[in-house]
Amino acid sequence: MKKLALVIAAATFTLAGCDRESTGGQPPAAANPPSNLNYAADSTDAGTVAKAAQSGDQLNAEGAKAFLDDAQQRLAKMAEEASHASWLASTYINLDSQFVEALAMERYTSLAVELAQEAAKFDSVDLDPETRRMLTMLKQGLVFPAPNDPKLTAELAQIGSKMQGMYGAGKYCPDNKNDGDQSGEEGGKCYTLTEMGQMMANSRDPKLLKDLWVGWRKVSPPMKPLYERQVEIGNAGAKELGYDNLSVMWRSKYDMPADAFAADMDNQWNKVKPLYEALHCHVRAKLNEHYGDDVAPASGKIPAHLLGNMWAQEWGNVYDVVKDDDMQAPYDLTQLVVDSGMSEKDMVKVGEKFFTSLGFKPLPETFWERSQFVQPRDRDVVCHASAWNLDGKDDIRIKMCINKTGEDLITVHHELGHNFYQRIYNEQPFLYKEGANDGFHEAVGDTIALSITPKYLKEIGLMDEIPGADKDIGYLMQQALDKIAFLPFGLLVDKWRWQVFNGEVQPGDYNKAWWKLREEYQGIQAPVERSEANFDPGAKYHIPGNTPYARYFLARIQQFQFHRALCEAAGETGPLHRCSIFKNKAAGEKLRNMLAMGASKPWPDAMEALTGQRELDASAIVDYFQPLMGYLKEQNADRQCGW
Ligand code: X8Z
Ligand code: ZN
Repeated sequence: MKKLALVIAAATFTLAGCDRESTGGQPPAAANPPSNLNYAADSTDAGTVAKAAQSGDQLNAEGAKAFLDDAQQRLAKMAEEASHASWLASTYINLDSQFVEALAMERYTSLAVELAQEAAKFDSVDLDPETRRMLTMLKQGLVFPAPNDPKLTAELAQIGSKMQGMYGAGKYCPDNKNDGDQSGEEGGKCYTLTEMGQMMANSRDPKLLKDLWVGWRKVSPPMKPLYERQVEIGNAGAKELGYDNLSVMWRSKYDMPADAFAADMDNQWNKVKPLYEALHCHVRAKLNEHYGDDVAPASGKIPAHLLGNMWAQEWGNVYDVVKDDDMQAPYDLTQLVVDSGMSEKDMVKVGEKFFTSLGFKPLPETFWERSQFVQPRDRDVVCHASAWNLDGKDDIRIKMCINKTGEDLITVHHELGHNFYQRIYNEQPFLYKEGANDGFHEAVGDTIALSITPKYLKEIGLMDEIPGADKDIGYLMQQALDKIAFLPFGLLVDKWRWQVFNGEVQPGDYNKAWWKLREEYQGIQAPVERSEANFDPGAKYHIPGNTPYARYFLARIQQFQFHRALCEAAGETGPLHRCSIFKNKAAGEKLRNMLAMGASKPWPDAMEALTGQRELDASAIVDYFQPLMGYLKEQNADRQCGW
């Protein structure tokens, strides 16, 4: 029989970013690392570990089932513990909370890696498909595995917590002379990322925008050595689990071979690229009209600080610059939110009401008691929005720093989508308490938000009149600036990470490779020269937070498929962009049935249950924006597009 000490291995689960569960492959709210000596030496757990090893030694179907039962129980218990530590570290950033989180994640990851390695012993055993699926999921659950070395496991855990804390506590203090000094001790004002995000959204002063753009990116150079080391350890961990590297491991979670997944992403991108190119061309021309040649040239790549968002990932905030004089948006969602006088919590109530109108159970009282809706004034927190399930049952929460804007009202729906998904599959076994794939998880709330149409806003009393069809192009433009503009960014973040993980890009070229992708796919460029002294990927939450990003690209495609199917179920026959499924019980039932499957079946089964299709299909997003495409073609007729 195997000695306990030899079984100890380490894994780093990434801070699962936005959908944090005390379940399945991603530890609950938390993120990282692996097992440690303490855990190995812990006498209470030692007995359980020994038991698992025994059941693992019965290499037959019965042994596999017993092993899985035991493994899921132990993971659930430790995941709950890690979730609480992680919640604390994200809502109260300091040395102590990071210490506790790292320790909890170390223990959790260690257990998960150990179990993954045990699971691999059943690789050549003849098993029923259900048992095989669970074992595979157990092996693939890790986002950042560590190799079988307690020291490395602990190091990985500490790196994860530290980077997350650096990002969360990051500020830009314009008056400080030392780059990276965030203390504000020289008496100057320091800006949080939330504040800077608001300024990037609203200011049209190119000098200020450039300053903020450069200023925020001072947060990330100190992360670079940590990131490098994290990749090194994670790759070693992936190898021990039988993958060539982390890139292969990350791409292996989609019920198809890793390379087929990457090819499908490219394939989908090629289908939506004409839409992006047309939008880029029009937006560039409008920015040029507004700012002039010196700031916003009429040809080539668009300077990244002018698009209303810190990362130029969604451009809806520059609608005012992009619209034609005669093109009124049917409404300004931020204005509607402000005029209604609603509080941040009221915004969440609006979101909840949509879900309950579809037949979902109301959120539990504890959600309202334990969530973080607004940025605390007295301490650093990770403001990046996320949705949590801490106990795998009903302890669901969101963590946001809500601003009273249309953008955040949409994000509230996004987060609630995670929570309602988590709650509806909470009867599934531990390993199936996940989305059908991670794109599904990201798509649920967005799908609901596609139903925030003028008709719906009138119904809930936020708008008086439903605007006529002549306003549709304005509405579609607003939507495209967020949905279409995002696509290449959604694709490239993990293209960068895959290259870093597989060694194609070495640390000496991290930033160069990042900008190569940003330029090629998005057609944007840095407003000031960049070098390897910068680490611009680190200034985007999901890099230090270790949250995979391909999921958001998938979700952009999927949410339009879901929306189309739900509108059909609701009997809506008009154009997709005018359809709202609010209060429609037939659509709600269809959605709930699919969500309740969790990850119990390969994702094409879940997709089929809702849409009748077994594949990703970009035709839904193309159809949705078809009227806008006609408009853009006309507008761009005499322009030289491309970059
Ligand atoms: O991270 C998120 C959510 C939480 S899962 C707020 N999103 C991506 C981002 O902000 O970069 C949603 C859209 C893309
Ligand atoms: Zn999300």
